[in-house]
Amino acid sequence: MIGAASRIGFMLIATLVFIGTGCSSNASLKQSSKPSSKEAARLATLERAYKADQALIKAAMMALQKEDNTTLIAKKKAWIKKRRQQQAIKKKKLLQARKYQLAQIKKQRRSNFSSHHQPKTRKVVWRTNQPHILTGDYASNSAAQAFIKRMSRSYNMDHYYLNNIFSQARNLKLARLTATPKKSQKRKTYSRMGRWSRYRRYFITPRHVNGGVNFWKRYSAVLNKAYQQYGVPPEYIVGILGVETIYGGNVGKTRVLDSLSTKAFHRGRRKKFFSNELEKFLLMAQSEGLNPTSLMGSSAGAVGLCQFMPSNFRTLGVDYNRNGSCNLWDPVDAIGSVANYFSKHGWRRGGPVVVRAHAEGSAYKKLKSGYKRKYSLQRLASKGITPQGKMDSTVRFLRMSTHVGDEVWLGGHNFYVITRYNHSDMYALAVHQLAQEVKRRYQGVVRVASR
Ligand SMILES: [Ca+2]
Repeated sequence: MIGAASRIGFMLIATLVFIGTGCSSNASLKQSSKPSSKEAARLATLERAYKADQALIKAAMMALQKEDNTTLIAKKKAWIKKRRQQQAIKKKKLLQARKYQLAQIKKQRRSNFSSHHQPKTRKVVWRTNQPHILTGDYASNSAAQAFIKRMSRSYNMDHYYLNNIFSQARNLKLARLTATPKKSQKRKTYSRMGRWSRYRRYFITPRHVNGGVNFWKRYSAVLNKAYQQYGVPPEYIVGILGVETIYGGNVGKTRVLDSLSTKAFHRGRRKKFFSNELEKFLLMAQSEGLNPTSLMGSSAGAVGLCQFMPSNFRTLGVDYNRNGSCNLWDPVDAIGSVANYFSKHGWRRGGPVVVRAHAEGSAYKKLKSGYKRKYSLQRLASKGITPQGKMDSTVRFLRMSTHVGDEVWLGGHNFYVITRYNHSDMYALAVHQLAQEVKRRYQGVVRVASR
């Protein structure tokens, strides 16, 4: 996928820092997962009662220190003891209520998937009768002015309307400069040893696996239809959506208009690339009836459950529920689009993806690892490598570093196709392993249900 480099950067570095610290939930998710007002009121009452007790005990302890009368000291000590016992009961109730509330939030998150992220499709008239000049962060930015002029000429878009949209666009570089600086965190440095173990840990989690099983159950008919049509098994579509956005639970926290404008209108290595993405983004919003000022995505401008760059949307997006609009925030359209993406990149129906290999001796250690290079099985056999399963005759040799030594894997043609989504061996192997884990669990659930 185009734009993968920036995403790989995010995967390799940012995930280690951010996802691990639990930033993957987003604001709208939290909003929709609020417990009911009755529960919240009960929790607040318990908290108040507990704190009031704490204050009373503290005051009594202070008074006790000043007391000389031994009878009164004994009485006060007894009172404090009793109060502490009562407080312990209150604390237990409070902890139970908090636990219950947390469980409710988690339950709601699991059942919500992406419905709350899905932007409304509506007919937006891309025209305004009011003359509008360009104001805001890009008021005097010549690149922004030239871009608006070009869009207006090439696609007959209303100049005033575009001025209005880009007056609302924020320059994220400027926002970062004016923001209150965060406490500097010492960045951890990691050795290459165990790189794959660390990467894997972020994507093969109970949340990814359980979410995948639930997603599969809910969209099994659509996933089967995509399998029939494009030949891509359900587990790999689920694997991609899980690794990319946890099935819509984390579609990005940045407004796409802001991220793409910032990268397109300022000097930078990939200015031209992002200017093209911004163009495709506006065309997508216009053709699909989406409001460009409200769509959220990744900091690189990737959109929807499948995190397509806007240029990929134009060529590979599919309106899979046939409602007249390809909306990548809609799980059904996202499923069709991922299957189409794989199919257009040459996915072979029924072909093997990747298998573990047995390694003997040390001759194989001199071979170059990675999806870029192909080896014949014969050549690998001469270096002591034997696949532990069905494989293509030419393969990608993968040496993945874990905490307890290297794992050797052999990737087939379909493994290479997964790397077209994101140019990374670790990414593709994580998709494969999540896919297999979800499949194993899903089939178990289906077996039990059919008994
Ligand atoms: Ca649709």
